[in-house]
Amino acid sequence: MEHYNLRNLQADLRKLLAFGLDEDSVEKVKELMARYKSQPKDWQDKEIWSKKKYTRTLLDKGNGHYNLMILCWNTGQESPIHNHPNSHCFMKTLKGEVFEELYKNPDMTPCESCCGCKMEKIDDRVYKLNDVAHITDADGLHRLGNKSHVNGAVTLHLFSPPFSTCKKYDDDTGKSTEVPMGYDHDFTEQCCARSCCSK
Ligand code: CSS
Ligand code: FE2
Repeated sequence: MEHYNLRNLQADLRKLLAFGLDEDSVEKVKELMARYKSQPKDWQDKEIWSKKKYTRTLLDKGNGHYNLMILCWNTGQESPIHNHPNSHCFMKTLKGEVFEELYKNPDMTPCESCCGCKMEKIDDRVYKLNDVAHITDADGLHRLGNKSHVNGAVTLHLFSPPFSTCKKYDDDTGKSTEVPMGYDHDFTEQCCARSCCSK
């Protein structure tokens, strides 16, 4: 039997989310992402590695209903604590393992203090190869990263609905700053008008 590959997953996500994500499709997205077992040949030509920061590579704009992307986490790289504004974040580990620190969302339970409070950590998690995770701002905020000093990590992310800015939060004060989310590469952009480039 043919292996369920990344193209199959992308096609199924397109169908499932043709009209956007609703409460019923949350579990189905998780199931599809779990069904796909990571094979480097599916995505290794899309890896981008930077010494400065984890990289973001867009694979699919999901007809405007979601963004599907690959993130490459070099050794020791991590995100700031951040939110996913009004969106669902689904993640699958394609290579290596990533850690997640989960924090209380100060925007849901505002701090009374005028000068801000340290971000309150509520959980530490580790996602190993092929694990699937899901978070919304109602669950909390998170920091993701790669603790390994030796191996890079690669993760697949689906954000629905898509967003192009998020808030990052200062660990010590909980103060947030709006930040744009750029891509290191966008595979949905055609490089020319030839049929080889059409999606
Ligand atoms: N939300 C972060 C990655 S951790 S889910 C981002 O999109 O870069
Ligand atoms: Fe995130």
